[in-house]
Amino acid sequence: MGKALEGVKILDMSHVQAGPTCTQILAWFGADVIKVERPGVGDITRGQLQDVPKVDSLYFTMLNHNKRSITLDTKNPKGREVLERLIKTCDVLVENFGPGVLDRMGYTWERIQELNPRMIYASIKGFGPGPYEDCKVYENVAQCTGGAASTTGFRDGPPLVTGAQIGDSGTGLHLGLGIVTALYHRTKSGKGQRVTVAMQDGVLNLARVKMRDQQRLKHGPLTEYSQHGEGIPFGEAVPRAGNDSGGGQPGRILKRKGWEKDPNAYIYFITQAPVWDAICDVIGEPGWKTHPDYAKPPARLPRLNEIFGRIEKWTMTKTKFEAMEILNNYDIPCGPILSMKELAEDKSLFATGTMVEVDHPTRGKYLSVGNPIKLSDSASEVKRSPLLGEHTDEILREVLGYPADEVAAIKAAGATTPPKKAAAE
Ligand code: CAO
Repeated sequence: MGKALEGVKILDMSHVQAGPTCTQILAWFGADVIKVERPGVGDITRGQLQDVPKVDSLYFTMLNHNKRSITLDTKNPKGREVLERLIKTCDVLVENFGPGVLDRMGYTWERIQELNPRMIYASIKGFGPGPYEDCKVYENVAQCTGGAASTTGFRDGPPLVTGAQIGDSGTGLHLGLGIVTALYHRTKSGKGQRVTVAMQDGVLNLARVKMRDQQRLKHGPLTEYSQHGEGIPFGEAVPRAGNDSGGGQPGRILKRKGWEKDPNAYIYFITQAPVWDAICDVIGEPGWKTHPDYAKPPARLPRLNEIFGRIEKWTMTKTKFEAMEILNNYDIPCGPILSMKELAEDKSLFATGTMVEVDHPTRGKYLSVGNPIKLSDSASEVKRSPLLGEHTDEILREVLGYPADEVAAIKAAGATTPPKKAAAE
């Protein structure tokens, strides 16, 4: 089986998480991702949160599978020559430097187009054009400025960030879609184009239903929010809704058997209207099927706390598997809270390649999350991340076609090694 993006060359100047997430997915689909790293240092995540001393961190290894690494000092004249040859050779340049970094290096969009009119130049920044465009941004800043934090958490508590990396990885996924769209467009136009995604925009896109609710507020209370049933008036902005469902079918996280000791003994339970009768039977309230206070969804909305309280009395008597088995028999939508430990041990996730075990020369075996996107006719194997500069020679020779004497000259000029410190320092 071939790979969907075979033949596509990506000049990967990305770092940390947002850009690497994007290029990793492209690499899994077969693109040749050439990661340009600063000599001696590399992507800063190589050394961040290291669990094993002097070994590339899991942060780096889990975000940079299937890539090749070349070290290149892009501020060294010979290094710039090599970078320009890479720009001429590759199809896509991906970067998520701070605002203006690539321009300061001398590679504006205009210059890149001069060097390679077919180049797709893809960038992630914290904000789009506007008052904050020059700001550096990390994950939680994006979650806060993109509307996610103000709508996450409980009404009477502070805004919360989520553990899912919607600012970094979410934006990386948006960028990946932009890149393949631009590649498709290029097959017709023959030209490259700029692809930009701001992290604020990516988070806001993922928080779309909350912008829906913001507009609904003008026409009355948000009746599916618990707050409505509790008689608490709404303010001007969408409030935090705890674990209320964001859709039209009310849902909650409820305790299950063992909750007193296990922090994850909870289950998400959705009172989907079509299975309401089954829910009433399962929890032992058959009278609710016809009672005017409970039979129809609008009558239930002001009583959600009472209803979920009753359902919880039932879920608290069941383990995760018991509850799942009983509820699924009736097509009642529900999902246990799964811990990272449970997911790391879930054989079915390994069977589909969503979880994988990878071998690394200095780290040994480690677990990683594989490609969550499955294509029926494009293989997607997960290969270990590269060591810093592991493929420098190979890329200079095989990708860029430099003969041995020129490779030696590039190295002698210090283009692939850290700059020598001034003697006075
Ligand atoms: N050779 C020589 N210099 C190099 C180099 C190389 N191969 N690669 C990078 N550099 C230099 C750049 O030229 C730049 O130097 P100058 O500031 O002197 O121009 C510097 O390294 C990188 O700057 P930076 O602003 O990108 O890095 P930072 O650590 O200060 O900031 C971050 C990090 C993430 C806040 C910033 O890159 C950013 O805001 N990126 C956009 C938003 C984003 O992606 N955030 C998500 C981060 S988590 O995924």
